[in-house]
Parts: sequence; C-alpha cells; structure tokens
Amino acid sequence: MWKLKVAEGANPWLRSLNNHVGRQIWEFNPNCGSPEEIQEIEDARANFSKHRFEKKHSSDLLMRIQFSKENTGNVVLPPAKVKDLDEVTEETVTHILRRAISFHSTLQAHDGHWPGDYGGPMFLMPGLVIALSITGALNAVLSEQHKQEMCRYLYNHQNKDGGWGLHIEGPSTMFGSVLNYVTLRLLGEAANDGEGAMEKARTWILDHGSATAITSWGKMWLSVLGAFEWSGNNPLPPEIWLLPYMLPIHPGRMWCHCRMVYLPMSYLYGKRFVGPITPTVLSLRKELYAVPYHEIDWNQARNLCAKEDLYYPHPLVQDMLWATLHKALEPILLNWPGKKLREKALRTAIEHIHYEDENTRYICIGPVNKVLNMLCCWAEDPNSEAFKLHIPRIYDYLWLAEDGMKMQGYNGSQLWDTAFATQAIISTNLIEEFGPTLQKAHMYIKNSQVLEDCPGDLDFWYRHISKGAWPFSTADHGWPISDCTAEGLKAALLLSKIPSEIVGQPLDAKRLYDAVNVILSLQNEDGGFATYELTRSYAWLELINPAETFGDIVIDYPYVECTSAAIQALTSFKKLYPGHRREEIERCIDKAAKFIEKIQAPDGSWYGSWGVCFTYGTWFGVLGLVAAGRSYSSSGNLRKACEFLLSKQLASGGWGESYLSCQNKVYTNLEGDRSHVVNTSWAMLALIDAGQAERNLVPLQRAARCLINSQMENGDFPQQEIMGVFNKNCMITYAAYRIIFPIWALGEYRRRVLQAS
Ligand code: LAN
Repeated sequence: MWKLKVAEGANPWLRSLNNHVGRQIWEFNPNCGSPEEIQEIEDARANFSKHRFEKKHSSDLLMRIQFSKENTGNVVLPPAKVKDLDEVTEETVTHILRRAISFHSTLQAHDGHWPGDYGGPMFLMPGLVIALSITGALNAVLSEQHKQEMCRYLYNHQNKDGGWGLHIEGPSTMFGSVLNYVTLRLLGEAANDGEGAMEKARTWILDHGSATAITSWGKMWLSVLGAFEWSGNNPLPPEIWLLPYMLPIHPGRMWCHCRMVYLPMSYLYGKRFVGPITPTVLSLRKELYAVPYHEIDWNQARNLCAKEDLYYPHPLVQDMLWATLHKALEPILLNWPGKKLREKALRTAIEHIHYEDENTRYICIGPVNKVLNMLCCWAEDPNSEAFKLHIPRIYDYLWLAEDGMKMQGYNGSQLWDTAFATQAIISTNLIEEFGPTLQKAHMYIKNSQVLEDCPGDLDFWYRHISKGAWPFSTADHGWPISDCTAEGLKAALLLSKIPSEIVGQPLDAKRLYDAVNVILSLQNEDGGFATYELTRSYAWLELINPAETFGDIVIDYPYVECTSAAIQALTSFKKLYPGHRREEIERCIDKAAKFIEKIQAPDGSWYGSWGVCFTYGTWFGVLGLVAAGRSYSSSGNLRKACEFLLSKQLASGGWGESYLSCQNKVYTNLEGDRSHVVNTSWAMLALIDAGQAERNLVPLQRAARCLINSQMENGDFPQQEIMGVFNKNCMITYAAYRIIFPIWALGEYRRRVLQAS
C-alpha cells in the first residue's frame, strides 16, 4: 500500500537545512495495508474514474484515508444543518467550527504542516518522464507502482474527445495532448493500449494539426526527446546571459520563473541536445505526424501553433525577431569563431544552473526548471554528482490521490497553507481547545523561515535578499516570496500574542525584524509588490513572451494579493512593535494602499492573479485598504468593492466563480450558478472586514447558512472546482482551501458579527 511520509530524508544524496521539515513523499510498501484498507482505496479510485467527466477534481482521499487510520482519537460531533436564517446562531456556528477544526487537526502532520495535493497542471509530468527516459533513469526512479499510478492519472484526465487540457479542468490542447500521449508511451503503454484511449488521443492530435502545431515549450520537449527537429524551434540563444544588465531584456531582469525556465532551455538549445533515439522515439515520429517525419517543413513548424493552445499569440515583432536570430545569428554561433561565444554562453548558463540547484538543495524553484536543470546536469556529465543529487528530489514533486500519481506545481504549499490555517483557527477564538494544533503549526512556521541570504554576490546571481523571508513551501526550497513572508509574519505575530504555555515560545523579535526588512525591500516605486523580487523591467517585454499558453510571464508584476498581504503584515507588526522603523513602515503602507486603490477595476473588483479570481482579488483589495486605515464610510473604493461582491451573490447565498474568470478577465459564475465554499468564504471575509454587518446582516447570514449546509458528515468540506491559477491560463489545486477558508470565514463571522452584536 502507498504511504505518505513526512519530514523524512534518509538518503546520502539529500541535503537539508532543517531535517527535512515539510518534506512530503509517497512511498509504496507491498507489505502494508489490510485487505479492508486496500479495498477502501480501490473504491475511492473506482469512484473517481466513474465520475471523472463530471467531477474532474480529486478530493485528496488517499491522504485522508491514511490520516483517519493514524488519528483515531478524533471524536466527530453530530452534523448540523440550518434552514432559516435565524438558525444561524452563535451556538450553531461554534458547533460547525468545532467539527471543522477537529477534522482539520487530523490532517496535520507531526512536523506541524498540512500536507496536500498541489497538482492541477497537465504539462509537468511529461517533462519529468521525458527527462528520465533520456537519461536512462526511468526504471530506477519510478517503480512499477509509480508507473501504474501515473498511467491511471493520465487516463483519468483524458478528456472525452481524446485529448488533454493544459490543466485538469481545461479543454483539450495540442500541448497537453501530445505531451501526455508521449508520456504514456514512455511509461510503457503501447500505441493501441487503453481500450481505445491511445488511438483516440492520436486521432485528436492528427485532427488538430498534428504535433507540428504544438506550443514552443512542447517543441522543445519533443526536440530533446528526438521526436522533433531543433530547426523547428525558435531560437533560445544562451548568449542572452552575456548581455549587459543595463538592457531591459537581460534575463536577470525577468520574472524569476521565466528566467529559471529559459535558462536550462537555452542550454539545451545552445547545445542542440538530443537524447538517444530509441525504437519508441522512432515510432513516435510516425505516430505524432500526418506526413512522414523527413518531409516535415521544420522552418514553417517554428511558428505553428494549434488554435486550441493560443492564449497569447505571438505579435509580429516577435516572429520577426525569431526569424532574424534563426536565419542570421544562429549559423554564426554554430561555427568557428562564433562557436567560441556559444561555448562561453553555455558555460555561463550551466554555472547559473548549478547555483540554482545548490541553493534550493536540488528542489529548484519550480517543477519545470527542476527537470530541465536535471537534464542539463546529465547533458553536461552523465556521471556527475549534480545529477545524482537531483534524483531523490524528484519524489518531492510527486503526489498521489485517488485519481493517480501527479507531478505537482511546486514541492508543496506547506508554509502557505500552514500560515492560512493558523490565522483561520485563531480567528475562531477556540484557541485553547485547539492549542496543540496551533503549537505544532507554530513550530512549522518557526522552522521554515529562511535564515540566510544566498551565498556570494547576490547581484551577480540576480538574487534578491532572502534572510528573514518565508517561502511558499519549505526552507529547503528557500526562494523568498513577498506575500508568503507577509502571511508567515502575520501568523507568527498572532501566535506571539497567545500565551506560550498554549502555543510555544514566540519567534525572536530579531527574526520578525528580518521579515519586515524583506517586506520593505520588496516594495516597488509605484507602491505595489511583485512576487519574489522587485519589478526589474518593463511590461512591453511581454512582446517577446514566446509561451503561447501563458500570459504575463516575462517580468514580475505588482499584484493586489502581494501588496495587500504586505500592508496587512506591516500593520499588525506596527501595532506590536511601534518603535521599529516606524516611518518607513508608515510610508510603505501609505504608498501600497494608494497602489491598491489605483488598480481597482471600475466595477469595484480586483482581478486576482493567483486564485479564482475576482472574489480572491477583492478579498485582498478590501483587506489591504482596511488594514491601511480606510473604512466603508471614508472610502469610495471600499463601498464599490462591497457593491461588487453583493451583486455577485447567488440565490443559494454563496458565491461560485469559474476559472474562466481568470482567462477572460470577466467575472463568470460556475456552471449552473452553483456556489463554491472557497469563493463564498473569500467574499464573506471581505464583506465582514468592510463592516457589512453594520449595514445589512442578511447577505452574511445567507452566506454563513450556505457554508454551514455544505459541511460534510465528517466535518470536512467538499472539494469543488479548482481554485488556484497562474499566468492567467493555467489552473492549480489548493487542496486545503476547501476547509481553511470556511473555518476562517465562519470564525470571523462568529467573532466579529455574532459575538460583537
Ligand atoms: C505559485 C505558487 C504560490 C503563489 C502565491 C504565493 C500564492 C502568489 O501569491 C504569488 C505567486 C506564487 C509564488 C506562485 C507563482 C507561480 C507558480 C510558482 C505558482 C502558481 C506555483 C507554480 C507556478 C509556476 C510558475 C509553475 C511553472 C510554470 C511556468 C509557467 C514556469
């Protein structure tokens, strides 16, 4: 049976700063699990497959089944439902909260964090499987059980029309379809396996223009595999790293995710690296194209892209730029003496790759550069230590649920979820009752702060300071993030106000100051906060974004979420430490609030970039302004925001926003106007903070009733549609949101509405 292991890392090739706190790994042990336990898992799998077209999001049941066996002490209070609004009493809400927090406590791991599924994107596992096949490590890294679960996942998420989307809920794209088809083939599935599923996939691909119409990232993956020619790719010259930093297009000025993905891509491109041409690869050359492989017009293929994949079509200038580089520059760089420059650029690129690997303990900033960097290390030297150090960190990205094994969007969302869960539980005031849970969460937060900057000259490595920051996942990952630092700090400050007999010793003031220092250092001139770094270049750089499926990837833009979180954290900090850097903090908050006001949409909403979507953004917009001292009566921005939210409340009393809001930037209800517990909670949290209770209680009562009636038998809340997003177009799972946000919203409702009245 499969088992989730937390904070373990007994492997000589693994490095850790803090004994692997937060590390979550699934392992298969053939000798464990009773027949009943195995049957329970089989039932969950069968149930997912049966309903896979109606309910595309899995419910993280394997972890839940395991934890319910491990934490048997939990007493489940009887469920409660409410019909009339006057039944939404303090007593009922308290009862619901007890049920929810008791249940959520059973999901907490011994190191204090809440493990969970961070899947969703459908373009990540292919990179891993392609890289492992090329390096010959596939069978050493992935056991038969791994492969079986990966195939299960891929078949489960194949759309009815035979293709795969960019993410689990999306319509079929060429990128998703070709890469996942190739992945199944590399995992050992034959071209006619899957009871017709493989043929159906091929039909989809050929009917929509064949693999020549895959996106640029897909072209790159197929090229390293040997199933596409490098001459069919637009150039990715590593020489860009040799340009002076002054230039706005210098990669050091790009969003770190963009820079870190194009870095190894440019290394592989610069080398025209191709893996061994195996019989499967030769067969794929036949399966993926409508014409014989040697007859394909590769020059034309450079700019092909299926219409299903086009979210950000290349502007003309971009095509002109690639054509010039392709036809004029590349021939020079491939031959003597231009070759010398290429060699120098490749050395620079690999040096930066090694720096990134070392300073994330081979986790890397994200799943894409993780596998690309690993492949580069192998391409540089197949026997290298670096390649060996990469291997055990692969498992950090794999997650198992009833829909199968997936590759996650990060090595988890540990710190983020723990910081939110802590704030949610504290909001309920049931602090003593859940003291042990909070104490463990506190331990995780303390253990996960980043304590040092990266080594060497930070400017040389294009790195911002890290000391005092919180990461999104684990300290070993280590990349600092503005809003993770802010949420970590908010949680740490709340915990510091609770007696240490209940939640343990507070964080040293010195470490809080370091966190404040990181936040202050991340404010842009315009007052806004971007994600990991300052905004280092201009929005027009998006013109050279070559990734057809993603929007806004080239620079790190300021976001309402990050800006609001920074204000909230600094406001809480200022109350407790009024003497520390007071003026700077006040100036920062003031500028940040003005930025938030400036970017509010005319309808009163804010567009959320990392959650779905306007309910998420508006929650942040409102909380940021309120924390900065604005109120409903003094701020037209807040009044408009409330009006906006109220106008979207559904007949059920809830809110339910579709991922289409993110893509189209237009508020879109879920199909059938269904409500979603997470959107409902975000809207409620915003309205409560903006003082809705003083004006008209009914919308809040209706929302609370909707949440109460959604609670499940065991105290959990249902997993509904996907709620996370990145780069406008790709969705990502936040498995813990379904319970954290209902607890938080009902907690605030109880404390600030019911108890205050
Ligand atoms: C994340 C996850 C966390 C997220 C928040 C902290 C929630 C947000 O407020 C700021 C942005 C951030 C850090 C974020 C950025 C984009 C990420 C890293 C991801 C959504 C997780 C995966 C995604 C990454 C870009 C996926 C790889 C794909 C590429 C296009 C490179």
